[in-house]
Amino acid sequence: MPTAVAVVALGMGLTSCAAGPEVTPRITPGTAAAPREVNVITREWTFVPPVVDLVPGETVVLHVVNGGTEIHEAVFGPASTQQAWESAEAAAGNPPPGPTPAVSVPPDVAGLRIVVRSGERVDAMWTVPLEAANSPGYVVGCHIAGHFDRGMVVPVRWVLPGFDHVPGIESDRRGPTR
Ligand SMILES: [Cu+2]
Repeated sequence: MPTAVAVVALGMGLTSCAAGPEVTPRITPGTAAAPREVNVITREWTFVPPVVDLVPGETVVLHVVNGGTEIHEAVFGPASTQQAWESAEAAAGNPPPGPTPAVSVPPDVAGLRIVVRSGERVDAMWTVPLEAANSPGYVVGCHIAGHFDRGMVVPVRWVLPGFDHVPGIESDRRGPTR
């Protein structure tokens, strides 16, 4: 299966070079048996890609790579989740990040948080909550003290199977309000 995926991706790359403007390939939603790979790179002070495509209910394997020199995190969740981590980490100053007693939030707003040190890659299998597409302010953010304000937040774009994306439901990248 990984071999087949690599071959398809190469074919698309060649086609897009010949045809001009690059078109985002359609997403085949991941399943528990065949999770879709999603790469997220953190660095100072943003994420790559600038928009993260996800299908509600799909299972993905996230590869979060820290290409920067600072420690970073990728928090997937709606505004309530982003706000919870922003408050918790700001209140703790700049502690050694991680799910420690010093930095925790209630489970119902915890979302998905992946902390990565400089040069590290952390992989995580995750089933995207079905209700996520209806949760206001759903973004990927970093709340290591001060990082969100420096721009470390990107929107999630909700994709339905068979569509490139659904216009009008790209999440709001403004994130939490203070
Ligand atoms: Cu960061």
